[in-house]
Amino acid sequence: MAAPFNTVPPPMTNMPITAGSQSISLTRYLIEEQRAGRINADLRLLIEVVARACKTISIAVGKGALGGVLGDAGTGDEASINIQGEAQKKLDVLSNEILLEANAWGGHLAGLASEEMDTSQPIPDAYPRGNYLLLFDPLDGSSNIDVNISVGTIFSVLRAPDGGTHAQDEHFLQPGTAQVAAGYCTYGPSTMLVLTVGNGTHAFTLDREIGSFVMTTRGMRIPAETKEFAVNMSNQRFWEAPMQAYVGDLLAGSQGPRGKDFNMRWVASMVADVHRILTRGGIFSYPLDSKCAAKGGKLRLMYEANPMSLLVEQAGGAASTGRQRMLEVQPTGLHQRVPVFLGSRSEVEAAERYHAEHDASA
Ligand code: P6P
Repeated sequence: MAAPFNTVPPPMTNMPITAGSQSISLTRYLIEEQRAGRINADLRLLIEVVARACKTISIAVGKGALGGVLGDAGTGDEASINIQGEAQKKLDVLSNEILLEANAWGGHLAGLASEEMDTSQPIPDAYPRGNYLLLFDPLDGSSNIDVNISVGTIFSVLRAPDGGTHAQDEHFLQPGTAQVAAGYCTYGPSTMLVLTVGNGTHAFTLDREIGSFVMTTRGMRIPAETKEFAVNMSNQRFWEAPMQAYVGDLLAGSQGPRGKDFNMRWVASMVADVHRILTRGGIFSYPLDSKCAAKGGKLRLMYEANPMSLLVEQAGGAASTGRQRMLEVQPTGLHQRVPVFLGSRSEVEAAERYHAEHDASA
């Protein structure tokens, strides 16, 4: 007979919750957070709706070539190019539509913004509005989808300023510290939702037999130290001097100033790389390089760097532009790009030191 609610001790942090112990569904977790006063009913509904949309995306992604949704969007030789200047994949467009439709009618949002849409979208007049703003990258890493490598959905939640319900682009331009929730869903060997509402970072695995996300790690913790870095080394010759020096010392290993050997991983799917770092530590970086410097960087602040940075900080890690705490960057544009360093706190601080020493001597 299942033990009643109040006799099940809360699992220790970073304690994988194995099958067999009393499972905690995403719904139960959110109800407990609402009961504790950390979220309200509208935010609980928002997260449930996003999670449900991610289940739908997971099914579409999982069909692969059998679903007729691989390859580029657009017709004939007319590629579909988004505001980022990137060719859209069919699944980019489909995932975006799934998230828009799922969030239109619930009455919890004042507006939405997406990597795939030039400007923010208001909630249709036919539906009630709420006070939250949802930003998302509907399918991050989608260039990997055609080669069957993990991709994911990233989302960030803000409050509409002064409780407004008619959001404009400028209402979204809040620093990452203003996020009330953030998360991603990774479509890999298993489909996992990783979420924070400001009370730790927790992982939920999709149990396809019951169709629910079930908590599998309460309180993910990133080790402060690491021997693993994630960067696209093919850009090395384009990096700024402090990044060249920092990575050069990583590569020098135990014979160099760092005194230890490092390993490298680069999936080229931010969700997959960040999930590995949340799970076992490491540092992820997409620094400025001379190719992307004019745009401010490669990765987008509002719906990639900020949500990932909140998740990482909530797991004891650090997140920076190399020169500033990521969550304190004051946005100036919906699709603003930034250099990104995030992961094991000591390693992010080391990378920041290389930049500070370079800038001080320049
Ligand atoms: P590169 C995917 O397109 C993405 O936005 C991130 O998910 C990923 O970390 C990065 O770009 C990969 O960039 O230049 O290595 O292809």
